[in-house]
Amino acid sequence: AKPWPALPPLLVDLATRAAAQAGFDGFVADACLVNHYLPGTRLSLHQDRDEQDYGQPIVSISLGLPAVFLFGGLQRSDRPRHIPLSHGDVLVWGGEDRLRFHGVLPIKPGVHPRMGERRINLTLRKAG
Ligand SMILES: O=C(O)CCC(=O)C(=O)O
Ligand SMILES: [Mn+2]
Repeated sequence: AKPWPALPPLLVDLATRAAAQAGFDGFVADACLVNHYLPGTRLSLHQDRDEQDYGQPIVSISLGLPAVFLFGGLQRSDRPRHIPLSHGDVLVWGGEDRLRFHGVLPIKPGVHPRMGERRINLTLRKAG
């Protein structure tokens, strides 16, 4: 099979530095999942389990409209914390928190001055 095209070094470097600041040294992302949210769109509680090595963190970059990130426990039924995320925020989770259920509340209607009526989230991951 063909290898995935390389990620932009700018993004890989940002993710490495953000992960290190959060206590996860040596993180080298090899995948980036892009989510596009319109007003009203949500992401229901889930765990990120598609990666090979849960020892590697997830680095999440938020752009555009603000969102409320739900950061739950290891059971879907655990009551999640509400973490506000806005344009330019970078959120890292890993270690014992790597498999916490998480999601995003419905995006409130609005217009971001640079991004318009949308939120874009990039998650940098080590998939393989
Ligand atoms: O949009 C977000 O802030 C989270 C995205 C997410 O959890 C995912 O793509 O698995
Ligand atoms: Mn996720």
